Amino acid sequence: MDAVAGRNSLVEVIDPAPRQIPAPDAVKRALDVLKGAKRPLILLGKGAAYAQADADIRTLIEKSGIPYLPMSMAKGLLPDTHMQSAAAARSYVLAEADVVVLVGARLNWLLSHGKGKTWAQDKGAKQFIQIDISPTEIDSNVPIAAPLIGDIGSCVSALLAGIDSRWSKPPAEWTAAIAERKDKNLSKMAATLAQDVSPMNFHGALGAIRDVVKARPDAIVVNEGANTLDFARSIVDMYEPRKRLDCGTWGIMGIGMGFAIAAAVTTNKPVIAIEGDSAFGFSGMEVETICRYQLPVCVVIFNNNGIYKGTDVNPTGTKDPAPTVFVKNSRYELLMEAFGGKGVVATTPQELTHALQEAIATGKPTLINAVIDETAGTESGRITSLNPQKAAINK
Ligand SMILES: Cc1ncc(C[n+]2csc(CCOP(=O)(O)OP(=O)(O)O)c2C)c(N)n1
Ligand SMILES: [Mg+2]
Repeated sequence: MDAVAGRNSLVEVIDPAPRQIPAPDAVKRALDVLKGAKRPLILLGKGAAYAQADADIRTLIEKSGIPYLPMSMAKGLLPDTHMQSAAAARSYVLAEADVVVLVGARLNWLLSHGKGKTWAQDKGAKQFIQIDISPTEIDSNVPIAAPLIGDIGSCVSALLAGIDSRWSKPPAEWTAAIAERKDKNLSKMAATLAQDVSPMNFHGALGAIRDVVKARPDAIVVNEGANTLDFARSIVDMYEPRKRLDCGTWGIMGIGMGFAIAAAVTTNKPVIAIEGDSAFGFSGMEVETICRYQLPVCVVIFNNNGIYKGTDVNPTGTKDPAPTVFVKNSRYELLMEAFGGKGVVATTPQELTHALQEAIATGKPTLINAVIDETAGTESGRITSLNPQKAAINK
């Protein structure tokens, strides 16, 4: 095809993400529910990050004084160190809140479907205000007291218009109780993160990465795995919107290298891919692509000799290894060297910090084989109780 004819055949998209203005009665209903709250909570989902209404979302949180929780890809919409973040008191606020504003977040399995123990359902129902672009998301799993349908930018600015000088901030008992729990949990966590053991545990290694990200808040963090995902999500603070990419709602392993490459190509920013060793294996050969295009990607492999733990025993009694166990002490760093990138073994937090800092400074494709104690992990998601054997015993 002739290139000019080709170009001329393209449609110029005038309004790719059209505003969808919420109905005024829906805005009023949402504000009325919110005004009746004694223990309100705002929950930011990745929809809130996609909407790119960062300033309005921040203003909503700060003007209303309501504590908030970010879902994993909404981290950094406000810096994770923000005073009003309740992330370090997550289980407390989910159980105790009486009105929850969902901003581009869905009550799916990541939020225990809005019911059960997580939400202290036995203490009575909570009221939900749900902002979403899609009306079909409303009332899935639990009834929504105040649905607010529209694009997030328009919905949030409509709410903001109602949060005026007569607005009263949430009761001090609520915010003080959260602050108290946050302080306690954060100081406990600080001690755990400072652990300097070798081989490293997840906390020691993630404590090192967390400090490097703090110094380079523009870096993009990619994350997949089981323990490697669960721990990194809560330990590595994010400071800027849309800098964290992970396996998302369905927890699909294998996205990491593709995400890292795409992020590096489109932003030219340093990319830190925090990868479980199993997770990495799903698309590990992309290190060749990273080297071919000389992308500023540093892959950090949390090498715990397998999935969850490297110490599992094959339950069938044959001499085959357990299905969750990998070849011990694998030399992942050599994979990167095979294509001309830099490979490093890190057995201490200091070695990890140093290698990561150097990777970011040079922008060279790097793979750090971070050696993690194979006994340090647990079965992911704390779903052991759902195992058929355990469930049968518990009956
Ligand atoms: C495509 C796909 N296949 C399988 C799974 C099941 N799965 C969940 S986590 C995981 C790997 C966990 O091991 P690893 O990445 O080494 O994490 P860690 O050892 O840190 O727990 C697997 C295979 C999945 N989520 N997606
Ligand atoms: Mg592993």
